[in-house]
Parts: sequence; C-alpha cells; structure tokens
Amino acid sequence: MRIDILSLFPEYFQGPFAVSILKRAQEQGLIEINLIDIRRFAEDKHKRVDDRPYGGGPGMLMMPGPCVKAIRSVKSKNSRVVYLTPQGKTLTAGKCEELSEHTHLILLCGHYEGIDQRVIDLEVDEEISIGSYVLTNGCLPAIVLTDAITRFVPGVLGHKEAASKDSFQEEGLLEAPQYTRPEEFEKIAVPEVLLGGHHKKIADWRRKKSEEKTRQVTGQQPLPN
Ligand code: 4GX
Repeated sequence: MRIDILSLFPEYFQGPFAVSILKRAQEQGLIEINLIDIRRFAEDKHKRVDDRPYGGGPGMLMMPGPCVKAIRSVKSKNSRVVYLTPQGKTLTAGKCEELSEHTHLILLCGHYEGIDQRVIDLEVDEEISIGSYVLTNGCLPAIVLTDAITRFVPGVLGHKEAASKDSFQEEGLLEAPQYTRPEEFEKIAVPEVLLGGHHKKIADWRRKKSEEKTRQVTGQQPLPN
C-alpha cells in the first residue's frame, strides 16, 4: 500500500512517521509514504497557492490549479483520493479497514479556510472528517488517518493484537479497564478476579465492565447476545 500525502507542510509529518509502528511498517515495505509539497505545483513566479474567496468572507482558500496539478502528478487508475475536512463523513474503524484494502491512497490536506470546491468536484473520491472540531490545517487529520489505516495492513500488527478482531470492539463495546504490576498502586488494588487465573470468571468480569463503560460513555444499550 502506498500513501501519498499532499500538503503545504511536508516537514509536519517527519516526527510521527519516523517512530514506532509506522517507522517499522515502512522499513518492512508494508507501507510506503510519500510527502508531496503542493507549493511545487504553484503556477506563478511567487509560488502562490492561496487566494480570497469569491463572495467575500474571512481568510484565504487554496487555489484549484496547484491542488489539481499535485493530485494528477501521482494519480492513477488504482488511486483513492481522500480530502480531510470537518465537512466530511466522520472516520470509523470500519472506514479505516476499508481504506486499508486500497493499493494507493492520496490524502489531500487543506490549509487556510479550505480548498476551492472544483478540486473536490474534479478529483476527490471522498471527504473524511476525524471529528467535529476545526484544526489549523489538515496535516494532523492525515497523520491520524494514516496511523489508523496502517494498523489494518496485514503484517503491521502481531497476530495477538490484530486490529479489530477484538470481540468487544466488533460488538461496538468499549474495553474493560486493564492493569499491570504492581498488584497495589497508591492504595488501589488490582481487582481480585484478574489475579486468580480463572479464565471464565475473568471473561465474565470483563464483559460486565465493558457493558458498564459503554453505557456510561455512550448511553448506548449493549446488544443482547
Ligand atoms: N477532520 N481540518 C481542513 C481546512 C478547512 C477549513 C475550513 C474546510 C473548512 C479536519 C477535521 C480539520 C482543519 C482540515 C481545516 N477546510 N479535517 N482544514 N476536523 O479540522 O478532518
């Protein structure tokens, strides 16, 4: 799987992609990440990529020319073009898994007040939001999406933690609390049941805690089995 990330700040991504699982996935050739500077596709001698919105309003928009040229410089028949925007469909684990099945993703990061609608009309396959709030630009959303997708690429995670094969997650439940050593920390003991090694009792306890947590946080009634 190849991921091309188009932005005005390619240097933004150096940190997150150079450590831990994303670093290893690239070293193992499981994913290839390319960072492309949209300014390279500016069409005037001042390398201008933004302009004022028709009809008025605050701030600047990204001009269509450089964005479309940047996309077309990497696009082929197998490409899926995603624009990160608060106006998109909210990202879910299911969408991450679906996107991980593509061989080539192009992630377009918006800056300023967004991009000219004609870029979306001409070149974008889908608009995705990572949540209902507005960040200063689309680079962090592209990092979030890349990270969440990479977990679903075969070989990236070990068998043990294979993405979303967790039965609770599949039922839309939140995880039960977890503990490691020591057995007591600042007067708080690890729940007795987890120390006993009784697998059925542990599974029952986790199920109960998981349902409680899901009810508290989402107000959602757990599905009956
Ligand atoms: N989930 N951003 C897009 C530019 C912008 C500004 C206003 C449209 C309207 C975001 C998010 C997000 C920051 C990406 C602003 N586009 N992207 N950018 N939340 O906040 O995906």
